Amino acid sequence: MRIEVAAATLELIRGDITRQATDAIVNAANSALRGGGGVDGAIHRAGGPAIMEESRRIGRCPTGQAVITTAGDLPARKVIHTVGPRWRGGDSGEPALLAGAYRRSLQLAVDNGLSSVAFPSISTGAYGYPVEEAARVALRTVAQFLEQNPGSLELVRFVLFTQDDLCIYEQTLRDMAAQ
Ligand code: AR6
Repeated sequence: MRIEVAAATLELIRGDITRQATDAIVNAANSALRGGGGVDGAIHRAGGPAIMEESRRIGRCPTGQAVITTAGDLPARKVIHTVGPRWRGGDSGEPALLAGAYRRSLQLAVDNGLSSVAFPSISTGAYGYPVEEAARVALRTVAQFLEQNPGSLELVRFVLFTQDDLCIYEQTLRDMAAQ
């Protein structure tokens, strides 16, 4: 599924983030930037040691923020590492932190002259954020960024790992487009 937002394309596909040849792919990292499971593990395995070498030099990344490194052996040019919130029931600022993670990642892409970005579903794996609620925050934040920064990016693609997640993101986008 794809829609146009302020001359940019917002696309939802099922797939593997490490296979995306967009200018940047986004990693669902942790604050220590020390790797882990899920998307993070897959990116470091497929991209090779150069990504971790640069992450070590950067040091840390607070929740809701983003940093950028080489993409090593991956088809993308850069990896943007962002840290989503752990789900603690929803009253601990999770939506604002998750929106921040998306917004800071997009801003970092623009600041580095990149025009296409692929995101996984940040925080909805190990960090336990309910996917329906995360999808609303993710899609609203990206659409708002594109509307507020016309011409800044050409393509934002969400790469969902499971058919269930893809269906949830698609339904959320349809609901948003209908409003
Ligand atoms: N491509 C796209 N999506 C994927 C892939 C892949 N190759 N692999 C998993 N997913 P998670 P989080 C989906 O746990 O919740 C790490 O250990 C997965 O099905 O990767 O933000 C970090 O180091 C899920 O829907 O990220 C942190 O400690 C989504 O990606 C912590 O996990 C996100 O799941 C971050 O947790």
